[in-house]
Amino acid sequence: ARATVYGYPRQGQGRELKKAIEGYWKGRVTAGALHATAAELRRTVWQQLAQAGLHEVPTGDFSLYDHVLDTTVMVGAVPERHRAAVEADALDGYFAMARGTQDVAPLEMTKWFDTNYHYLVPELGPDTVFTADARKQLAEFKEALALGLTARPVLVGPVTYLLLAKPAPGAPAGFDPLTLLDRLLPVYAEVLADLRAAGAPWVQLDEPALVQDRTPAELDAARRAYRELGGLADRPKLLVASYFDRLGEALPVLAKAPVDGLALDFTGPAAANLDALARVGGLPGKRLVAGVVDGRNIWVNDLEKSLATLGTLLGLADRVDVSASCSLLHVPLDASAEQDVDPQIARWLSFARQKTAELATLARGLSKGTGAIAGELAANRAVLASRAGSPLTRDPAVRTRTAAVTDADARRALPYPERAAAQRARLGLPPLPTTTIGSFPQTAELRAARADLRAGRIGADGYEDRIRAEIQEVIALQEKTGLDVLVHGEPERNDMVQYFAEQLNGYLATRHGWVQSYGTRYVRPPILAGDIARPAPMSVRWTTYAQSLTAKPVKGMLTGPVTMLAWSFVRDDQPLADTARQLALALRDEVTDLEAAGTAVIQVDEPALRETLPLRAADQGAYLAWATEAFRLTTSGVRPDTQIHTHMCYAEFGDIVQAIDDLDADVISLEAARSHMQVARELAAHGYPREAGPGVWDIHSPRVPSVAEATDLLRTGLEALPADRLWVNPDCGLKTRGRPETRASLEHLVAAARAVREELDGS
Ligand code: THG
Ligand code: ZN
Repeated sequence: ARATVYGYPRQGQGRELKKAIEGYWKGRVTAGALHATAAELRRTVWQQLAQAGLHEVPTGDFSLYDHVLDTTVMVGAVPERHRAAVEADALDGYFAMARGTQDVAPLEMTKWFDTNYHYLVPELGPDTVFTADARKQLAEFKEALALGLTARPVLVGPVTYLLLAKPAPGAPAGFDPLTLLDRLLPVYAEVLADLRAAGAPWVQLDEPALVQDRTPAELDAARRAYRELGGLADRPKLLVASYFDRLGEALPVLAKAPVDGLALDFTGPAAANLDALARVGGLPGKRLVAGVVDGRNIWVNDLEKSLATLGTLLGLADRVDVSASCSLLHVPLDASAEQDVDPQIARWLSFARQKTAELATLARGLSKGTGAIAGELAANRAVLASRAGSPLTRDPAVRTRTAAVTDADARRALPYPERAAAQRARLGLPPLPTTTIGSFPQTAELRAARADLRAGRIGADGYEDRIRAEIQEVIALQEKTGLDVLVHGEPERNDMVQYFAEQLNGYLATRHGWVQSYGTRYVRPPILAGDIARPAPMSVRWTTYAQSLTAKPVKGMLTGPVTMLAWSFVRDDQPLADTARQLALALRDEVTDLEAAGTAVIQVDEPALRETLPLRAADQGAYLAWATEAFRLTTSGVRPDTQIHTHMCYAEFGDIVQAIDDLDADVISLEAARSHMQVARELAAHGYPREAGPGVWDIHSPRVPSVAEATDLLRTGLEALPADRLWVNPDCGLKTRGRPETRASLEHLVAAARAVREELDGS
């Protein structure tokens, strides 16, 4: 048996890739220097993987922005509006597709399945002409080959690529990108032939979309795709990979396809692949790559349990290799860099580098017998036992409180119409009230202040002064711009999850645990290690300070329990629902404290509610039940005239409108600008009864929206929602934006709201 991985973190231990790319955007790094940094990072990863004992390294998983965008380039599906930029300069055109320019909108960005990674959505139409461009894949494969390594190019598979795409602007209504399969397959055939010619013995085609519920037509497309690719004369061996869940009805399709191997996930709900594989009679004559080490979590693997799974699998395929359940892109690089973590807990952690070692150990155990890894197994057993028995993970007071929660705790005292009247009386807002989502630009000065605090160059008082000065500026800017509901701007927060995690018991923060979220943006997911409790208020003093500066209402800003869970590494020793309820109770106390301090509007963000939705419909109802309950538990302790807001972004919400309704928030702001208010129509179609602010400014792009653009979007919004229930706001928080564009965009947004209010008055 051999060990391999499907992909690896791209950024480097010091986030060198981020620095090089952002430097290039600012004109401080040349294209040559950027490519050199990228090549050096790839080389370092491959050599580390090989030294750790991996027999086959992945290539082509690396990306300067996103691997789905790389696939778009590989198949020549550059949207019409970006074609000129790509032809003028491939690299600048690539970044224009990712980020947009002042003149041209970028591709839409959305969640990569149920992870916190975001990909750029391909735009395909009946006129799309695919052409093969294997240059990136070939170059990276040859780099690895030149290092003397056995390499396996990894590609997004054709079926997943089409299933992730959306109809291009101008495509006829109801256009289904999957109808382009017959045109796409010859392009994949060409790329496969090129890789074969370059010496690739195996190529991996990733088809994670096949772990979702699929229609018979979609399954048939998969069948045809792999019959055709498998039937090619001039091709490498094909490994079709799936991850993030079980294959279900797609398993027999792929098992019978004329391909040479399957890679399957055997962790979490995907463990169902084991019985399913037996039921289809295994994979005779094929290679099975078994994902037995969780590629999305950071806990040390139970090696004996994994060996038992692998042992069962040995009888079911021609050859069994060992891997992580998915690309290691979703975990940080190296747990040994975390010098500040309690050494007891540090032993329980396994990041990409440690997982690689676990895989090598498992492969050795599988090939040579457990005797060959006796030392590793004994050490592993000791680590697992220390975690299972540790008092650090259990807080009796928290357990007593969660056990006592009743249904009534998760319900507001009055129904929405009565609350709305009370809130209207208390707040006195105009129609189409304007607000922002919460964060304002995180300036270099703020980052410097945090660094100074960490390094001891300033004390807590000095830091506090700088944060207060920033809040003053943000409040002044909003008053000057004429916004109706203000925010304090969250200057004290590095990240909306990390900030609260650092103040809650039971959470563990990392120093270097960066994980790519999109492009050059990274997060450091904190680790839910033990029971969650809030020792003291977390946000109240900033909100009350901001409120002391203005007569307008200032929103209190919190991160909701589901998002805290989704953007953290979760416990694997209790159900997610239990952890969610612990988080909800801790946040409920914060909501109560904000209200007691005089806060009339409290926003509890749940951008990740859609993201953790299980990939299979059969699992979704149970999830939505506990997730919406956790939100309501957080927000239901307030008076009727306290207005609860929530915010969601980074996903399409059409399929969870009922769950959004079940949150019973008074106001929801949603990402909508890139999709032209689609979500407003979906809410209207559902009969959504409360207030909503579909975003009119796409803040993920540096473009400043014009007044006319924002006005148009508002008018579109009004076709779906009445003026007394429509809010005006950006798509998302402004922390990634610059000061000047923020000021200009907010001015435009307020001007648009005023213009539309006048139209309403006049009509
Ligand atoms: N926090 C967390 N996860 C997220 C988001 C978040 N996932 C979805 C979405 N928001 C992703 N968006 C961003 C936006 C900005 C940044 C990261 C993810 C960002 N990161 C800084 C960077 O890479 O330079 C680092 C921030 C820090 O210092 O911690 O700006 O908001 N958890
Ligand atoms: Zn957002």
